[in-house]
Amino acid sequence: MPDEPKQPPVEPPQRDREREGGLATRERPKVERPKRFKVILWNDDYTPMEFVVTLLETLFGKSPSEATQLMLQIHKGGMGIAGVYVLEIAETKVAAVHQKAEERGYPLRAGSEPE
Ligand code: TYC
Repeated sequence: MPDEPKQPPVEPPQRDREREGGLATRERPKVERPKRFKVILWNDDYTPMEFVVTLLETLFGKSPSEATQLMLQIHKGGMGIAGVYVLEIAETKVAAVHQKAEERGYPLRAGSEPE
């Protein structure tokens, strides 16, 4: 076969990164981590320990022993963090604590604050 004339190698077209801008061209796209909120439970003298333990298990996903330890920590220390969530979930948890406590006539209070 006769030698073909040497062609320069075919390169893919270069992208003009300076001018492209837009979303997909950043080296490290900024991904915002949503702000998180602690859900705090407050101690009181009337809410039964067993009720708080059950709430910590059912609403906050604690194991029986985690829930018992945390309840005792709140009982002794005055307050404690039941969980950390994005704002909407934290507010829903607080409302659920108040609703369940009010159903039973207990004065248990919860609140949320930025982490
Ligand atoms: N102090 C309560 C009692 O002695 C128990 C309790 C614990 C209440 C934690 C609220 O967030 C609380 N029955």
